[in-house]
Amino acid sequence: MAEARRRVWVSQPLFDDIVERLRAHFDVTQVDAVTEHAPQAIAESLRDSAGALVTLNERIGAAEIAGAPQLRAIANVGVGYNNLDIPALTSAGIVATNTPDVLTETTADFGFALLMATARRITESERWLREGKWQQWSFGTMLGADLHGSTLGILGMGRIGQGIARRARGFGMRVLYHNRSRLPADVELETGAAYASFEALLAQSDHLVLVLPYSPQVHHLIDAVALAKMKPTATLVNIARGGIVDEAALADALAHGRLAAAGLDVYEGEPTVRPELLALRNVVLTPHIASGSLATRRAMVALAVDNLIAALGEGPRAGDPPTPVNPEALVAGKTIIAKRQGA
Ligand code: 8YV
Repeated sequence: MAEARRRVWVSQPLFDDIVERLRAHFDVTQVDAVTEHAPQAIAESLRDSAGALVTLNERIGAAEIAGAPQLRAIANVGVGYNNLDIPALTSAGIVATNTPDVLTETTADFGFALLMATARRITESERWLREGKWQQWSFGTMLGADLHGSTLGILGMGRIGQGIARRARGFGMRVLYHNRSRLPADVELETGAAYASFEALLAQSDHLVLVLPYSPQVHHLIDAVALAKMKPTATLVNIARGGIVDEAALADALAHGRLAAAGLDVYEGEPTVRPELLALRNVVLTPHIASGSLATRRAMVALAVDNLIAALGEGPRAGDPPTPVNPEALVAGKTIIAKRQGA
């Protein structure tokens, strides 16, 4: 008698033609409308699953996997994976994967777009024009800050941070960065970025872009104290994760002229945006779309599907997913696959 096919859960509508590839190997249960899953509903969906394809909206930790003994792999569609409790997954022998590289350039493009929109007051001036406030051309309308000739600070110098540094070079900016570890000299040379301490980065940046991964250690790293160290003429752009910035302190600094402007793509309580931010004219707000070009979103889903198939021991890369987050869990996974195959 044929062995029952293993079940895989797909938590959101993604690209059907790409998700389809999972069906060659598994029974796929795909959610067909954008859904905010309660923790209990996630646990229920994982209960009989061998794998799951999820997005940043699904928070998965010890409680959600406790009743899912067959669960072996979770493929996150995104490079950031702070929605997953990696130590809990690893100790349960569950491989987690993410989608680095495929979104680097698109996200760096967007970081730069948000920086330009913020510095040159693009959305603020468009709103003003649409509201019929442009009655007469005036020399002093919507004066902004230059990018060329200014100092760009990049906090978090991974792949996306480096992509932003390369773009900044083309714009004639001086680039400083701060990172957990200093980059090799050849990368500093190629990106044209100079290492600075966190304090120097805050003090010297005319524009500061946040691109570091979220972890509890960096929660509210940019708080009232950090903001007070920035130039009052500076702009701040966040394309990383909302929790890195203390939004109440940011809104206060923006409202009282202690910071010129901010561009935010991510929020502490997204999709809810703090009313104080919504009320400010000097903040550009976008709905977490930095990786959102069609081609890149498709590439992210394709990589997540490849990861899931391989992590569950199927396809041409069986047992060797392209981008695992916790490869140590693969060893446990392989043992389990071998046992299932009667080896
Ligand atoms: C995604 C992101 O839209 O990759 C990330 O870390 O924040 C975004 O690119 C998101 O993760 C989708 O799940």
